[in-house]
Amino acid sequence: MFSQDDYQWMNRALELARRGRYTTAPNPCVGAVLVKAGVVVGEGWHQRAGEPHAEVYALHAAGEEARGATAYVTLEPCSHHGRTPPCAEALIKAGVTRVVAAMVDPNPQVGGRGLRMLSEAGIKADFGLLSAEAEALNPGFFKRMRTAFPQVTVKLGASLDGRTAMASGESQWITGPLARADVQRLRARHDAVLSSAETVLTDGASLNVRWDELPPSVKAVYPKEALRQPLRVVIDSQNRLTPDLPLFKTTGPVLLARHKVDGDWPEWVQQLELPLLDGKLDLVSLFMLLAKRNINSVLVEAGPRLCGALLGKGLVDELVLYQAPKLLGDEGRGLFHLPELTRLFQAPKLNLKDVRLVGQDIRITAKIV
Ligand code: AOF
Ligand code: ZN
Repeated sequence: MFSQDDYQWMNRALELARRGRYTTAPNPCVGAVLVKAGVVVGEGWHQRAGEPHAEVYALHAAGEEARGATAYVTLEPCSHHGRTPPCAEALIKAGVTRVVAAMVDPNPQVGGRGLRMLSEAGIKADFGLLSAEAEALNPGFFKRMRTAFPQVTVKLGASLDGRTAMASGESQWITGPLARADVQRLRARHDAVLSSAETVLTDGASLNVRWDELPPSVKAVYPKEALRQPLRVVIDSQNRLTPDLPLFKTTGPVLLARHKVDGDWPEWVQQLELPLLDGKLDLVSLFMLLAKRNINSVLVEAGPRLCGALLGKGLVDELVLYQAPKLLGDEGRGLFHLPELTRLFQAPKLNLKDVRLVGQDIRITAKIV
């Protein structure tokens, strides 16, 4: 059904979409290419929520040349009046004769209506070209649209023998500087970073993105002026955090998840009251509320207790583990506290997606099955 040219142009649209990776949240990144008689007449990508969609930039660039062109888009053109008017309508008005979408938009406000509007207007509308690549562009947005939960990635640093700290708790620094820069990249790619009061108190963690510390490849596509800080969410069930901690001396919004709100905080520190479940803050409610606040993706940077609790509740999608070429011995601390795990058949299983060297450390990316 799709020609070699179709593949080529959709690959170009995917490439354009990736340029929005650090800036479009809570919107998905989307790329669009308009092609007429084998020549590109317009290109565009979505840059920021509230600003025009990819198709609008491409149509603007093409002007009158859009008439009779084929549009390649990495996501179904929208059909709804959101912050911007529907792209399906704009494509119809411009006289495009064929639209190829990599996938249907799982946003319930769209969900196939964009493609139907196009067909009804006599435009040939195809979808499903390079859909796996398009899916991989926006895992958080798609998960939130389909499940009303954010995509959750747990990041961990450990020794080669899988220890995250000495028995004393000493853990700075196990991994090397390039792995730490890569963690900055991960933070920049997520809408929220989740941690616990324990980690914030003992590590003095600031959990923000420091542009200067990003890897050069990220800086090249993400200018300092465009830097956005992820929402720092800290589980503080016993109200142990105080405004004098390093976390509150760094820029970026904070959300304190507590059982009872209290204290005087600056306006960029919000508090969220959560119910208790077996004496612990209810993490399922937390994630549902984060999704309601348009958080697509959460990066967890925490100790074995919070990581274990999240894993045990089936709330984790992915794991990014950095392993340094060091041995900390069997008295060192493990990565996940899983007291209910007693038999091998119960062990959580993972699918490895990627394994590579980052400096002298190994980076393992794995999906929880
Ligand atoms: C498109 N092209 O480039 C993007 C789309 O609030 P709005 O108006 O920006 O609408 C956001 C929704 O539009 C978003 O949730 C998603 O369903 C779709 N994104 N659609 O046709 C684009 N970024
Ligand atoms: Zn649109």
